Amino acid sequence: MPEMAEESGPQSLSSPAIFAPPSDGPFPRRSLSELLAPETQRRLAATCRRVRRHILRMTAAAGSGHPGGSLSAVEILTTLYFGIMRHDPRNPRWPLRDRFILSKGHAAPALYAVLAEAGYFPPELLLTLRKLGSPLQGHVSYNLDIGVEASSGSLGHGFSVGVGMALAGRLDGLDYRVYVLLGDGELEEGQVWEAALAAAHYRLDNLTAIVDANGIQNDDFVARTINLEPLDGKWAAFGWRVFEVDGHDLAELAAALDAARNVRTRPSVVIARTVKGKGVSFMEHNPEFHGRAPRPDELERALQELAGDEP
Ligand SMILES: Cc1ncc(C[n+]2csc(CCOP(=O)(O)OP(=O)(O)O)c2C)c(N)n1
Ligand SMILES: [Mg+2]
Repeated sequence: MPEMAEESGPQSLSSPAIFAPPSDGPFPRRSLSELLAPETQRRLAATCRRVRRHILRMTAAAGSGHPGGSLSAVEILTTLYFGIMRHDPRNPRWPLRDRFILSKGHAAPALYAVLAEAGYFPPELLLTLRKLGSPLQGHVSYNLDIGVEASSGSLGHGFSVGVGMALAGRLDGLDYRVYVLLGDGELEEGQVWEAALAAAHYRLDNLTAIVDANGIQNDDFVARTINLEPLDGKWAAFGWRVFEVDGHDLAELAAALDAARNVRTRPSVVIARTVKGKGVSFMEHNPEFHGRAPRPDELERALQELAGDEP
């Protein structure tokens, strides 16, 4: 019931208190110069290392899950939640918050790890991934208490939810932005292109899609399943402004996501070229780790590779 009351409706729109930004919101939209400052970049890189360790520990503890596509998305999610998006973990229903939708819902461990790092819930909860009764489902499930904006896992659907949220923001006169992360294998779903058409038709410049282009889908390479290239030309032909970056380069991601915020009259997409399993030598480019958790000995090796100075 409280969710209904705040999310929509003319009554809530007339209440200025609800819409006022938190006085010193912990996560404002940072400017590009702030994002590129060496200290920011250092902190983001350290967060990425912690997030990777969380992903490995969580999936190992669960004995199942999707480490490969979680590891490829770490820099994307970290840049969004710690630099690009305006949000407040203490006020997860804040109507003006920027929205993030994990359309590739199997990468749930990456999103949970970033949400925990941002303060939406205690990091100890991470080890309950996929356990009975835990809010941390194997595929993300709508739960604003922990910062999850939409259920997903059935590939293709989350993107359409994002288009709807962007339209709703315009209708409500709210200036929040919507970010949707898609997998490259997910792009083979026809619904993705229906949503892309609609977003361009409605000139949704408050919407940015990000493609985690790691070149691998379930247990094979995307190019061998259904080739997507040239991907930039496809999005451009659908009326989108296209950016293409190294999806593990924090500065490139920041620059593209910042530029995307400034695109007017059409939606934008960031094609992030990534490595599935990034950061762990025996997981990189390896389709086996799409949907298999590390065994205890593999977890040890992986954590050694990801050792850093920070806690
Ligand atoms: C509609 C639908 N069909 C099939 C699946 C099974 N499935 C789960 S993950 C996956 C591959 C996804 O590949 P990609 O989008 O590239 O994800 P990533 O490489 O980032 O993990 C498939 C086919 C699904 N979840 N939903
Ligand atoms: Mg993929």
